[in-house]
Amino acid sequence: MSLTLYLHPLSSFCQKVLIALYENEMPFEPVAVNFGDAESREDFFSRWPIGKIPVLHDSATGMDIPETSIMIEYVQQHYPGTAQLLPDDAEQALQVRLWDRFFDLYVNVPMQRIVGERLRPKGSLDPHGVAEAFAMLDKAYAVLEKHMAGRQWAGADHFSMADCAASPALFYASILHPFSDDMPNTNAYFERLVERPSIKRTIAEARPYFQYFPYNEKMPPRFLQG
Ligand SMILES: N[C@@H](CCC(=O)N[C@@H](CS)C(=O)NCC(=O)O)C(=O)O
Repeated sequence: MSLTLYLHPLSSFCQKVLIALYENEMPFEPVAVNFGDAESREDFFSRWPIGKIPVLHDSATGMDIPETSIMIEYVQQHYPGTAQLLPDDAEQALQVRLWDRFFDLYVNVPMQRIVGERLRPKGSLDPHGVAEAFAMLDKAYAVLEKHMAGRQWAGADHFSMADCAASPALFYASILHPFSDDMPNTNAYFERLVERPSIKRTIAEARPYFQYFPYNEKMPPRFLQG
């Protein structure tokens, strides 16, 4: 086994990569990053000075690979498995990359912005920024509802990297900003995602840390139990 993933199980972007690795039953060593511990922090920043988790290390090539979408493509290129998270077909692959970007930029990032507000000191609150993030989630939900009409998966005709990105982003976003009942396509897609074994596994692994999620009190009870 040559892959090590530096991560935290509660992190939505880390879960995106975990789902991809679990889909392919890819062996790897998980190493938890503790930003509060000087040694762990220093080691992590030496791999990726931007300081965002996760980072994938491959001892076979000596590479540290940041950015979740690049990691997933790297694993598929170097260690292809049975799950084709990036389709061979160039047009389909482009769609997968588009929807992967969509979930990262317009669901995950605004979700993080809203969550981050609860971690800010009182004097540094930014209600305008939070309102903008909620407005972005509204726009993204409307686009997704339309896109998912008649579809099983977001990027291709099978489960792909786009769905790896969708799942944790929608999981946390729906806690802060639930989907309304008049979004049947989005609601059905979300249920399909959370029933998937790879995704159930990431939720189970994050469960011991849900108490540290700043909106823990809004977590639907069904996700709090194993
Ligand atoms: N574009 C990055 C985003 C990664 C990201 O935002 N990670 C969050 C955790 S979910 C993080 O490291 N936050 C810590 C920080 O910003 O200090 C990717 O796809 O890898």
